[in-house]
Amino acid sequence: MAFSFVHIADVHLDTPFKSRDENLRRFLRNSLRESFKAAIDLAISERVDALLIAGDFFDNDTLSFSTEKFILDVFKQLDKENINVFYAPGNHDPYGHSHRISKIPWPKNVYIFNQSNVEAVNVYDDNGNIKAVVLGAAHKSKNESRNIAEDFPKSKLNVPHIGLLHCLVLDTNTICDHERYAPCLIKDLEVKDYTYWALGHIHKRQELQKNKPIMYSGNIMGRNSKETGAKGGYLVRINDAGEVTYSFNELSHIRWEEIIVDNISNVTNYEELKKRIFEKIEQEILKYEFDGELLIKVSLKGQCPLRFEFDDIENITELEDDIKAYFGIFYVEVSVDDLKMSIEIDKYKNQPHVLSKALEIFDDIKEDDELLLKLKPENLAGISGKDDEETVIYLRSLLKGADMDIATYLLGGDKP
Ligand SMILES: [Mn+2]
Repeated sequence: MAFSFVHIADVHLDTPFKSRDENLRRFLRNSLRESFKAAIDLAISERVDALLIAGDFFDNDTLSFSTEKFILDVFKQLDKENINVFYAPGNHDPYGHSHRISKIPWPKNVYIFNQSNVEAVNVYDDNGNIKAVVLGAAHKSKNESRNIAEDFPKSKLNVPHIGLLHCLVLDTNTICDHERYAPCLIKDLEVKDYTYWALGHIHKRQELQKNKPIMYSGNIMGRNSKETGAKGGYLVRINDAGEVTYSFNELSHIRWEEIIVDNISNVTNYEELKKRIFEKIEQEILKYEFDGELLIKVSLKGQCPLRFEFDDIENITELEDDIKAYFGIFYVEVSVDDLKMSIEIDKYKNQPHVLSKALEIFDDIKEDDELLLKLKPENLAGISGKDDEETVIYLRSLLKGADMDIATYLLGGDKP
């Protein structure tokens, strides 16, 4: 029996976007709503059966009146089109009596999985036959520690089964930025033999399994410069034979990107610096093929004789403004966190000062194999299974560039 839906997660409506200026905060909050509205429009134009939301739809603590009104309006719009909403709450919107989510008068087409136990909901066609089963469960608190995935029942073969869950799948590469809520393993999901798993929580979109898809849609819009690239949701179609196809749809009108500029080691004036940065941005922007609003972090890396000039925030602002004006980019932030000054190390050797002595000690350590092995910490990642010779090579690689760091640190704010 054919069944189709849009899978989204981690909309995070009403994110406060602290630490941004008021205009930008308002712009980002509106953009989040517009991204969600784009998911609604996609569901309507593709005439799908349902919209699936895998948690963290909004934040119980910050949901505004206007957003509550907006959510109800667009869900009613879906209702007019006979599109159902299935929504499994996550850690930001846990279901409970004290939370906003349980007080909202949700329209009749919205089904919220409000139990911590797994529920299975049958979806019927016009003739009263079951065309799909959607299974889900709610987080009941902000820090759900159970493995909820384990509790899902195995699929009964003849009808598509879709699992909807906010969880942290531990065996992916991108768990580091995410809290360990409702943790599970890919195999916990795989053994259920479902047609499709619609997951939320990890903000980076990923296909954990392609055949019988296990999918994170990622968040619907990047919220900061770490959440780069196209963001949106999946359009999923299951045909009468139970075969599933899916495609990613970009839903966000804005996009964060990071551009790294690391070829400025011989740049000594602002005109040349700008030229190098502009050239790099020009190349990268062409690759994005995006006509919404770009928000760009320009990260300057490596050595640069102008490093000290960036200690003056006005210089950073000047550069940001020039980039914005030249490219017509909505928002630019320049990061110099990884920028080092250029120092001719040898100039500081054999001198009567602390830096010279420090560099001398460093050179001794670097060149003396026995001393290197002696100084090595007892437990050091990356050396298991290595013999002494390999260990020395590895230790030396760790020390690469450290003399520059010592010099930068000891020279402090003084220009060399
Ligand atoms: Mn979450």
